[in-house]
Amino acid sequence: MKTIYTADHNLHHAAYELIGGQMTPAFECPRRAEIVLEQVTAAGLGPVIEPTRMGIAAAAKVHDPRFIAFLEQAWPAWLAEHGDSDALPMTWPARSLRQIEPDSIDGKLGFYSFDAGCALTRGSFTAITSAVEVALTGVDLIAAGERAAFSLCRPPGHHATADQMGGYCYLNNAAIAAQVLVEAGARVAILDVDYHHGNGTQAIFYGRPDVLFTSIHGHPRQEYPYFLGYADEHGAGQGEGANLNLPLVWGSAWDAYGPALDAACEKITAFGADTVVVSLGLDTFEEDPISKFKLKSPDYLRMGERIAGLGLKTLFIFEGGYAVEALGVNTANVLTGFEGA
Ligand code: OKP
Ligand code: ZN
Repeated sequence: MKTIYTADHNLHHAAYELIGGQMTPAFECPRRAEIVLEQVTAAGLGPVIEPTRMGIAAAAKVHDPRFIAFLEQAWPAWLAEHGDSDALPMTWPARSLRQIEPDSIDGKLGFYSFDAGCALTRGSFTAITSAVEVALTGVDLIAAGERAAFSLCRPPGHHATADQMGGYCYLNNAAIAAQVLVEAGARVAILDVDYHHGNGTQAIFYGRPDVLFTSIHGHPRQEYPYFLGYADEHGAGQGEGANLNLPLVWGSAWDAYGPALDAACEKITAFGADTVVVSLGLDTFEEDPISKFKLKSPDYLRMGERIAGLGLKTLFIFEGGYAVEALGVNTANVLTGFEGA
């Protein structure tokens, strides 16, 4: 299959993130995409192509246009107020506070985010834009008849909601791709295998019957994003039944993960999907520095095989994964397992 990649992702590089009370070098770093590119190439998976520069008008199909405008305008406002340091939110309109967008850039950063894991830097918006274009170029390949494509998006997207960034995510690459596929006539299921619950993707489609969201992730009682991802979230209103969460506890290995993946795949088949968008996070790996599942490198071959067993058009969208040395091999294993099955 083809991989879609652009070096523009390098323009987004947060210096630090706050973890356990310490400013720590950011886990979501440019090297992640570079090592995946290297290993996808080494595995001989297929051509690497540049994204089509179609812009991000399609992002407004699932995001609030005011949020998109904020992302575009935040850096100059931050630079004028604070100078050339990473823009980070510190105050949120939490319970008991009013939901009114302030004029202040610090206020806006809180208004349009749900955590402090989403620094904006000088080149971030260009990279965010390029990631959406990488995802949408994958959509174009599927629409043109390819069985599968790998959109090597960075920054990731699955935590981003209609109007909030968070968890290293700004615009929701997978949700935008899914929506464009739906509008092209596809019946779309999303399979989110990132270690963290894809709260943004779930929220975007929660009230809709036409897109199925399935996710296997660390249990929200134990794990980020803490406030969504429980098994009793089935969808709302018309969307009732079109959401499936399969939370697993810390320490889960393939013996627990494989059956959860089977359950997600069975749901996707029962939904009657003809296209699956895979939010491909590799932070389920046993050596991931911020995660607590125990998948091993060969398990990712099995993951790819099981996804191929769906027999659907498949768009892989890159999400998380922070054990940088093994990240490329693990990603290539999913795609190789898929192609070989
Ligand atoms: C983004 B993606 C760890 C703190 C976690 C944010 C994690 C975002 C993950 N104790 N902070 O889903 O890989
Ligand atoms: Zn993750």
